[in-house]
Amino acid sequence: MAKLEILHFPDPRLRQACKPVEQVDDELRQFIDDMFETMYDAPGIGLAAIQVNRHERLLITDVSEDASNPLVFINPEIIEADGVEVTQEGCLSVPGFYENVERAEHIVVKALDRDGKAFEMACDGLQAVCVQHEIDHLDGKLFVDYLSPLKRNRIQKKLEKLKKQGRVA
Ligand code: QAP
Ligand code: CO
Repeated sequence: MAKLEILHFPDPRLRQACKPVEQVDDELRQFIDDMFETMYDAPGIGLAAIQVNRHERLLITDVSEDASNPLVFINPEIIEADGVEVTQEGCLSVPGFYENVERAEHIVVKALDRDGKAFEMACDGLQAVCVQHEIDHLDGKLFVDYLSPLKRNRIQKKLEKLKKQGRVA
């Protein structure tokens, strides 16, 4: 197990395209374990592979209070979405900043699990928000992209300053 380095906004690597996963093998499962270690250590509730600089369509979530619901989504696709809900979101790649974002309230997501087996899952509440947030990462998109340019630029400036001061790892 190893903790991975998380990329921070506005790192251009967070904007690069992510390729579909072609093979779900032991090497990938090892990497997934490292992603969980990194996410739980933060602590966070969701992490996409691109945030730790692996450009493949893979994400993990655990929205439980007690690290009891680890979920893996490989090559995820949203096949149904309805309703609207606004939630205050954060992101491990935008540490210290939280803003309201509008998302679908209910989704059905189709993906492969850590054994490469296809599954479908209906999600609502925080799980639905988290899956949509993480799928955005796979498309090079960040929650700050939903904010006004003014707000986004303020966050970028503040984060760049904090990083320069060594106050963001
Ligand atoms: C995405 O985000 C998410 O700023 C996952 O200093 C967030 O795990 C989906 C975190 C909210 C739905 C709602 C953020 C940790 C973790 C920070 C996270 C921070 C430390 C964010
Ligand atoms: Co994020």
